[in-house]
Amino acid sequence: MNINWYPGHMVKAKRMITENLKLVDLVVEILDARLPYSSRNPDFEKLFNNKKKVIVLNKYDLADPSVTTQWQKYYESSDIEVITVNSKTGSGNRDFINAINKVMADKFERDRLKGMKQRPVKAMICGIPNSGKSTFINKLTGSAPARTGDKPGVTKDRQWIKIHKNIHMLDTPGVLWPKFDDDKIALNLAITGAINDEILDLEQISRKLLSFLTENYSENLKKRYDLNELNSDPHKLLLDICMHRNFIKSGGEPDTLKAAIIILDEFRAGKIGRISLEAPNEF
Ligand SMILES: Nc1nc2c(ncn2[C@@H]2O[C@H](COP(=O)(O)OP(=O)(O)OP(=O)(O)O)[C@@H](O)[C@H]2O)c(=O)[nH]1
Ligand SMILES: [Mg+2]
Repeated sequence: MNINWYPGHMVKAKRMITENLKLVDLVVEILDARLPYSSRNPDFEKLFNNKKKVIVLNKYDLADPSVTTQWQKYYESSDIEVITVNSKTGSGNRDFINAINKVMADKFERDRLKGMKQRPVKAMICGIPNSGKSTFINKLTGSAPARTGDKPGVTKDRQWIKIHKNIHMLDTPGVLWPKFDDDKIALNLAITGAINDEILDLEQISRKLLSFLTENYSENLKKRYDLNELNSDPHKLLLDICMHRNFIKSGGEPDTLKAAIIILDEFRAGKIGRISLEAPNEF
């Protein structure tokens, strides 16, 4: 697959994150719960090395709950604070506030012992495109976010939003670049819509998704497309779906592109079921 981030974008994004990093106490990395490995930026550790952090597994409503539990255990075993959210409904936001307070607890305690007044925690959200950064921030802040105004020493164009009584969040999320060095990762990102569809071969992506679903979520697939059997050849399976859904071009040919687009749309909307593309034991 030929997908790339322009190096210029990467340098700019990195510079912006590095600058903002100096202003915050804590970084929130937002991952897609369906593919926490592939939606994690490879430079994240280096970039944020000594910052406190919370991992948010977003789009929990679309992911397989049992696989998400495995991911939570995986992060917790490395002492990383992790929570799940559905940013569309805001479910999990309370856990998010609790996680921030937990991660910051020792600092609060140190400040208290020094007799210092507790100042608000400053946090920044980072994640790859389409991971749900904007949706998450919007849900946390509500429709009319309480802006805290410019702080002395802070550039004017940066806004802090009060998300809780002692937690302020930078309103501009840090956009991270995904890793494309591995075909499987690029493919999983493409399936979820994290890569611009215009540059992809949608039939190829859809065939890969069908193979994955046949292997791991066969019942969901049968049910959604009303199939008794799943052809092990993904192209033939795509043709079967064309027949069942009546995706036929005017000349009588099966419209495999239309079927491919609809299968991807339905997967992304969660209509095939709650599906995870990766489990921690694969890495
Ligand atoms: N089902 C579901 N959809 C979500 C969730 N969070 C975000 N989305 C959807 O995912 C898509 C991307 O969300 P955005 O908030 O725009 O993502 P972003 O990280 O800000 O993306 P960029 O600004 O492009 O970097 C949108 O269609 C959202 O509606 C979630 O928790 N569940
Ligand atoms: Mg956004």
